Amino acid sequence: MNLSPKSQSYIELEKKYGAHNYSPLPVVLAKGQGARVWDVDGKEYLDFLSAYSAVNQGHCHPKIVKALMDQAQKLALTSRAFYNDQLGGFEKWICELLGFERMIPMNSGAEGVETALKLARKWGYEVKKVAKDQAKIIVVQDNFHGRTIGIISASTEAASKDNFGPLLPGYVTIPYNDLPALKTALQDPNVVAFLVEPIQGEAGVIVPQEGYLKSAAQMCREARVLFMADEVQTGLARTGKMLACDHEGVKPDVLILGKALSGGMLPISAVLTSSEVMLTIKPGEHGSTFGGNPVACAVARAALEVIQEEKLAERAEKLGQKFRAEISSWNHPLITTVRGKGLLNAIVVKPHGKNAKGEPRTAYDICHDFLDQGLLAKQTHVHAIRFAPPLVITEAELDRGLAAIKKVLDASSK
Ligand code: IF1
Repeated sequence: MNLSPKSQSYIELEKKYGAHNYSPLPVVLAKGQGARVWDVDGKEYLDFLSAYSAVNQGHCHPKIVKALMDQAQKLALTSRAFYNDQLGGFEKWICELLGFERMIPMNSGAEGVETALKLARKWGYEVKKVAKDQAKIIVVQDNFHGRTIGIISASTEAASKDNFGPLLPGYVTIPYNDLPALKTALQDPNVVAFLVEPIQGEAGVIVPQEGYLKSAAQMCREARVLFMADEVQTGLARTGKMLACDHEGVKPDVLILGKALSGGMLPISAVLTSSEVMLTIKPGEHGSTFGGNPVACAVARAALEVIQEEKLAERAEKLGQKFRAEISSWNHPLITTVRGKGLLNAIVVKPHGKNAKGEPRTAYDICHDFLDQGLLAKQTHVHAIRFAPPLVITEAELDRGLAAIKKVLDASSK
């Protein structure tokens, strides 16, 4: 794909003045609406990434934009040193919506996870009575929960943690989707929580065996260990239910939400749990300047209402079935696997042919080719491509996306 001088100039700026912590696909976006985005030259694309499932409600959803604008003109930030007229009502509303006693508002997903980790430890010492500084949290291989030091200490990915040490102790790592390993790990009386993604996102959209979450939650309950679901990516209708845990009728002890909680408008995250857990944190022991600000509360409420009003969970379920069925029906020689739930899906592609550098072509090269076809998608690891369009995508748009995927794969297998 030939880059326009305009696109090139924006990319050069980031190259020259930015950190080099990403290697984005060469497209510079300037506008978005629903499932579509436009680059600085006006070329249109279907967004099959949705900012890693933050934009479930579609780009610039009018209702969410309005909530943002209305509240921003009234009052944006008070800090938590004072009350504001938005937070309490939002807390009540989201707790009733999702069936929890209490919520604590934060900003990024990583802050939500950090908050959950802190809650688990606090609960462990003060309620479960674990000896000082002995608390352990079980995590799984290939997890992704964010970028803070506390969280990367639980990571098993070298790129996330190497040369960022010293890392934090207090984690026990077991394989994902492995109940016997969980059972063994739960025997340690110092374990206070099990932190898990109901479907592993960054690991490549790994769906555990049916019943895994239910059994895991049950085993945690028996061991008096908190079952903590990181639904930052899987939550809020993405997988075809409001929460991915709903597929198995599981209610986590601690639920972490982020991303689509704002429909992509702002960084907004939240942790929901019981009074027993939440109230272990006392005034002055945790917080955030921006968490629970009036704009965030208004935006999050609108974002959740859109999910309900537009029945986005049902849409995700229906369109997801269609998406996987269609791709499977191709029996494509380059695709080894199609997997996912709702509209969180991935394909695994075989290495094939040679790219411009003379190396075997992989998922990255395919995503690059998608650009020419007006499709945005991103590889995860070397061989998987994640497809997660906004849940408001129309069937016609989904069909266009599928056609683009097929066209690129067909050309690649020639
Ligand atoms: C990046 C990945 C996805 C998450 C889960 C917490 C967080 C994330 C399950 C932290 C964030 C993001 C981070 C973003 C890219 C993206 C990502 F590829 F890196 F792994 F989605 F798969 N829990 N995931 O997936 O939320 O603090 O970012 O708001 O570039 O690091 P955050």
